[in-house]
Parts: sequence; structure tokens; C-alpha cells
Amino acid sequence: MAIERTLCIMKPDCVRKNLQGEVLSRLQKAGFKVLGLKQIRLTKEEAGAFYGVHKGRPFYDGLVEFMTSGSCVPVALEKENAISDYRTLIGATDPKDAADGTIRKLFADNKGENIVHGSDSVENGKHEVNFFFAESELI
Ligand code: 3AN
Repeated sequence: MAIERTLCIMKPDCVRKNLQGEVLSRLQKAGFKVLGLKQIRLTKEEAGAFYGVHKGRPFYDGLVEFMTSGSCVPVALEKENAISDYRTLIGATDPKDAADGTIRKLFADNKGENIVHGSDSVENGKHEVNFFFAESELI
């Protein structure tokens, strides 16, 4: 299996609930290496650009609103098979559908406010890590 990069974003609900340490601990216990981590407040432009693929969908404006409603913590992660393993760990987008024991099942309120973002392909993993981190910040 190949070493892959994936981007976790601890979303504003995660930060408001003080779950950053809990989520990070689960990631580290699952074998993810933390290459970079920062706390930021996204602008509307940045959030809109990051979720550009969803522009025009009914939940887009609410998603941008939510992602700019407080601090986010992007975390650049690396591991063998990172994309798939990370998505297994966080669970389905809607916590109602997420498997027991997954981060979203345990901590998320609904499909919009679902604690963490995860990259959905190897290509997007690289692209999304580079959206938040310069190569010099990845150690
Ligand atoms: P995932 O984060 O599981 O990859 P995506 O990429 O389909 O899910 O959606 C990106 C984000 O948009 C989700 N994390 C969620 O916050 C939001 N979202 C997606 N679908 C909906 C929906 N039907 N209603 C509200 N928010 C949604």
C-alpha cells in the first residue's frame, strides 16, 4: 500500500465542543503521522474556494456560513492508505449513517455540522493539504 496524505479539518463545532485533543488522539492512535497543524479562522472567500466543488448545491451557503462561524484546525496527515483509513475512522457524512465508534457517530450533531472534514481521493488529499500548508510547514 502507498503512503498517502489526507487533510483533516476540525470544524468550528469540534473546536466549540473542545474536542480537538480527543480527535487528534484518535487519529494518532490509528497510526496517522501529523505533518502539520494550525488553528485558523477561514474567510468567506477561503471557505467558498475550498468547497468550490459544492457551489450551487442547496447546502453550499450554509456550509460556508458554518465553516466561517469560528476557528478551524486543519491537520495534514500521512499514513499508508491514509485516504481510505481516515474515512473509515471518521464515518459517513451524516452521523445518522455513520458506523458505531466513528468520530462522526460519537460527536457530530448532523450532516452539516459533522466535526471533521476528510479528503475523498489521493489527488484531493494532496490538493487540500496544499490549500492550508506550504511544503515548508509539513514536517
Ligand atoms: P464529506 O465531508 O463526508 O466528504 P462531502 O464532501 O459530500 O462530505 O460534503 C462536504 C461537506 O458539506 C460535509 N462535510 C458537510 O458538512 C456538508 N454537506 C454535505 N452534504 C450536505 C447536506 N445534504 N446537507 C448539509 N450539509 C451537507
